[in-house]
Amino acid sequence: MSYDLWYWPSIQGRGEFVRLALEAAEIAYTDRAREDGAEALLDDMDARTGIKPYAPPYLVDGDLCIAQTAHILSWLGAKHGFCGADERETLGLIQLQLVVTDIVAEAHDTHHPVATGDYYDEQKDEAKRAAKGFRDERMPKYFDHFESALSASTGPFVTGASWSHVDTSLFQLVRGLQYAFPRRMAALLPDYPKLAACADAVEALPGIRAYLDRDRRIAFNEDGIFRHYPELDEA
Ligand SMILES: N[C@@H](CCC(=O)N[C@@H](CS)C(=O)NCC(=O)O)C(=O)O
Repeated sequence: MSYDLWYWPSIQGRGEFVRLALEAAEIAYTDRAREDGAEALLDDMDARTGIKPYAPPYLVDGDLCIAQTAHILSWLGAKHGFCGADERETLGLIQLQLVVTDIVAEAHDTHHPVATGDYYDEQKDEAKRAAKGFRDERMPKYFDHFESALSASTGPFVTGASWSHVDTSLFQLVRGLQYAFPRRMAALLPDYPKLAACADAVEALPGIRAYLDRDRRIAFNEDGIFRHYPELDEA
């Protein structure tokens, strides 16, 4: 059995959240647009019928096609056993995954606060204002929330010793924000030791280690969600 993952081939983007869960669980998949190109992705989306993906990432399993990052992750987690041990944990993890969705959208909006379809250069002043609010108010508020969830567990993961789809997403969130806002993260992350430890523990998982060592991860860049613009970063 092998899944097809469809996502833009040149950025980590939201596809990376799905990739990381697949890699951590050592599940076989084909990264279709990285093999066949962005045109193939557009053609595939076009050719789908019924309830189609609105946007990538989406995952194909035979005649099932699942879109929306948090939805894909909770579906994969339920199928492969990284979604918590009981209903309470499963629901709590989906809830947290949706909080990750929210902060990822806000991280994107720091460089595109006015119009997603316009260039960053056309909204630099607004981006400075948006990034300040994100750095000063939103990052600590979200981090408090994740630290509190991690503090209710024996660690290093949200549900204890077993990782879930939320932990791989927290890893990506922390590393993405470290790339985009290195000064702010250097000042802030020491106040969140459980979040930092969770990210490190995900990085040490054998599947993730192998993924990073094989150098298959696309580097963060200024076309993705987490972009480093020095003028948007302050401690
Ligand atoms: N809520 C969706 C958002 C998907 C999304 O915005 N995908 C981006 C790339 S990261 C895209 O290609 N968007 C095209 C568009 O919105 O028109 C998710 O979490 O998967």
